[in-house]
Amino acid sequence: MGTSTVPRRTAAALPPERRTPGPAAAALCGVAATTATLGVAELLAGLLLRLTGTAGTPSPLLAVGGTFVDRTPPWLKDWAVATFGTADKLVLGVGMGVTLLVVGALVGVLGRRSPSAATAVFVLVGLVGVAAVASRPGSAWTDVLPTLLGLLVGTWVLRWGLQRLAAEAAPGGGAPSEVDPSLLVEEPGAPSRRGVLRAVAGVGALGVLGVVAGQALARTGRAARDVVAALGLPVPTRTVTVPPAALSTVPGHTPFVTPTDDFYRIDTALFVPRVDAAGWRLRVTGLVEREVEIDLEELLAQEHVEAMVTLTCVSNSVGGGLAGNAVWTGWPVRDLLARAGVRPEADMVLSRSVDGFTAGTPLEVLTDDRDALVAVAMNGEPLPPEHGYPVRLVVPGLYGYVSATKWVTELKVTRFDADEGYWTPRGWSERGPIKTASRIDVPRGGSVEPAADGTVTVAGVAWAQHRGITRVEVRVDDGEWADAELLAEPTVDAWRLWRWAWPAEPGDHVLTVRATDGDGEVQTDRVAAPAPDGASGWHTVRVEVA
Ligand SMILES: Nc1nc2c(c(=O)[nH]1)N[C@H]1C(S)=C(S)[C@@H](COP(=O)(O)O)O[C@H]1N2
Ligand SMILES: [Mo]
Repeated sequence: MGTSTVPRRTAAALPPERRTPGPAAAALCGVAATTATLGVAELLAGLLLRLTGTAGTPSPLLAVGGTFVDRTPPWLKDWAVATFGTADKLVLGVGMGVTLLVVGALVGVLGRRSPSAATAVFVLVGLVGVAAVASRPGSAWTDVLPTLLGLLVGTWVLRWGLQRLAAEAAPGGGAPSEVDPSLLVEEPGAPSRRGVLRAVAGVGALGVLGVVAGQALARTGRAARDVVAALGLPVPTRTVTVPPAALSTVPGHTPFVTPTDDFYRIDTALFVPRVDAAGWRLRVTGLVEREVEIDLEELLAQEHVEAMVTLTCVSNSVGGGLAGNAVWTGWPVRDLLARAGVRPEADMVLSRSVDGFTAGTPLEVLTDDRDALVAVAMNGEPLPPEHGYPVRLVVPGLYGYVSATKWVTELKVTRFDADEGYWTPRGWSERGPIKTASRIDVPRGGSVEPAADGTVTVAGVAWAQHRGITRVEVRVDDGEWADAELLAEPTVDAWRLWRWAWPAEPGDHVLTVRATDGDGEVQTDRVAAPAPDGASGWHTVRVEVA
């Protein structure tokens, strides 16, 4: 087998370019073949996205990542979110990159002994990428072409590199390790070992550039939100005015309306889906009298309203920041459903996104008088791509995972016993009403300096969407609950700001907050983790008063 059949001289006796191909050189070959594959694939995928506007995921990296996210077992996903927070996608990307490079290196090392086995493994791994691309939602057959071409190029790089290195390593030169060197004639003008390594490294580096360029191409293409702007935002028949009495002047206090750029973002999408707004359609299907399909122009021509709604993520922990308040412009979902005619046996609407995400929303919250919207604007602007451009759902009172589908394309009227949303089989509750919550924003903890009058301003937010907040109380250590001052509440669908002038005593203290909702229900002190249906418990902050 291989080099063992060849009488060997000691490496030291050889001129440098005649040494046995070290595992490092072979590994470099494998790594270069991997980056070459990805470079070609990602570059072509970026171009394909730009040119054809496919709804699929031609990028093998994003397709494999997306498949991984969708198939991650709940415990692993919970661990990843708990450990990395919203950087979990970045960590996944880095992890995937490192894994691929390690696999490439191992394939290269395997190739020292058996180039054909190495090639087989390499192609097999590549085909996993092809399969992932083909199985992503919205994929067209052409979406697999970039990965196939990349794989072709990468395989060639692998074979060429291994062959050249083996040839250079054999004492006679020009002999691949699996072939009897006596059968081979030295190729005149073949590159030296160093030349081979340089070429391989160069190809590898080009591959990395290709990945970067491809991702950049795809990303800029995904950013467009010009179609809604060009068609013109609808003029709402009802508008929201924010009363000055709802706003706070306390430094560090959460702004009542969250600026769009600061709005939290949570979704399963590894990249922000790039929706071709001109070709976008929303279909109402399932248990309806007649299916409805509308395009953007028709949607924008309907009677829209403005509504202020605070969105909250079920993954938010007590005191956490996965909540935001915005003014949304949209067409009431109930009007759309009325057009389709909901059949009496239905009890759920399964909304579906271009990227395959689904949410199962109880029918009654979409047909009662609350502002459940097919939304096209956020804080007066077309939705940003990250928040669902061109169209998303916004439903007051429910966590986002069961209601707030971004990049929405279908509403399937159905039943809870027939369908389930994305997160239900992944360990989260089928229903997701928002739990009453309150948070201390100021002070955030640590040392605090009382004002001249001896008080410390304590301030925060509380929310119980669609029930409203009627009371917020603060407690110092184990003392009595004190009523905080509530700022104005223009709608029960938004959070409510509060503040309290604390006559602070010097020393270490723990501040605790709790809220009461519009039904008179006091926020529970029962501590619960976010899974399966939202965190609960009172938020506390430790401070040292100077
Ligand atoms: N298409 C799609 N829509 C989605 C999600 C998703 O993963 N994919 N996540 C939901 C969740 S869990 C939340 S909390 C909200 C967050 O909306 P935001 O990112 O605009 O804040 O979007 C919802 N809509
Ligand atoms: Mo969420």
